[in-house]
Amino acid sequence: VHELVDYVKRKKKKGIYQEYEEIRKEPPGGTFDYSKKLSNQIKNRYSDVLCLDQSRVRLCQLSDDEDETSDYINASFMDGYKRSNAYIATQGPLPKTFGDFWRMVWEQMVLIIVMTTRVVERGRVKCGQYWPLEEGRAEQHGYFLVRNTHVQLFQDFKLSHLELYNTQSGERREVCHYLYVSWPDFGVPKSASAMLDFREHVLQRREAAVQSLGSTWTGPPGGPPVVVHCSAGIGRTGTFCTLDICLSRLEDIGTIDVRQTVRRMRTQRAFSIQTWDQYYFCYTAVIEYAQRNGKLSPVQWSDSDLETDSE
Ligand code: PTR
Ligand code: PTR
Repeated sequence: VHELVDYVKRKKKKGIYQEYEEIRKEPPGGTFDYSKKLSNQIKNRYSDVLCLDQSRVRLCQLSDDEDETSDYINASFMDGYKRSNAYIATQGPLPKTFGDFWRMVWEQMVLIIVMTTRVVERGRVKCGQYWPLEEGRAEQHGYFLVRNTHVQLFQDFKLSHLELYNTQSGERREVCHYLYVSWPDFGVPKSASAMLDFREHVLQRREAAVQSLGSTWTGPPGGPPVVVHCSAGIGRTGTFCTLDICLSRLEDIGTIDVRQTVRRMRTQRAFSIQTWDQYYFCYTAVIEYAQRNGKLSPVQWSDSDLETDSE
């Protein structure tokens, strides 16, 4: 971590921004054919945020009369730290994809959903209301009946316990829905503290969920993927996952590599991390985390460390 602080101080904000610019200029390493198919275009929230064919999540075919494009959803598998498919990064569901979204959650055995946007921000719809907000309410989405059984309020997030009922098979499952409300509409949080607390909460919940699965889970160790989404599923989603990966690595072997983490992530979910402040935030949040955990003494930042446009 000390090396990381030296690195950030030496490069200054401007150098880190340039590092991000270089990553951003690299062309995506794959095709977007499925996202571009005519019948799938309406399933993309943003026409410029598509998902790579190689890592896309395929919905299982439900019946013979569905055509070959019906397995499409704008969602990508992403690896975590030493875990393949630790996350599914996806866009904020659209009303016409609510059913597909819940189908994906069911098929991939997802137990935790992390939402890092609000439904409406600055008067613009960022994500559809795809889950019942109030306790006791139930809604039907596609083949699924989704019931909100209990809501817990925290300062920076809201945790809804949802019950998912598969009307085709008659099975039920519990899913935790985390709504993080403190991410500013534009830019990044000043302090990472609330985000770090949030991540901690999600981690603990994931461990408990994996334990509860026991031998019914036959996939990779670490359990089913966590669904992470914002509006487009690249900016805040990429930032949250990058931070999670970097901190897991820091805890394990004591080092971090933001640059490689983001480059690798972009091979699975193109355009992950949308702005340079989100990229810079990953660095400062790791430093804040190390300070918090006593792995690092408080860092003094001089004005020149934080300048962006001086030589
Ligand atoms: N890329 C946008 C533009 O070209 O105007 C800027 C932008 C970025 C707008 C993110 C909205 C954004 O949304 P969110 O608050 O969901 O990250
Ligand atoms: N075309 C949109 C824009 O640039 O405004 C795409 C977009 C929207 C990209 C939101 C990123 C966005 O942010 P996030 O991934 O954090 O929701």
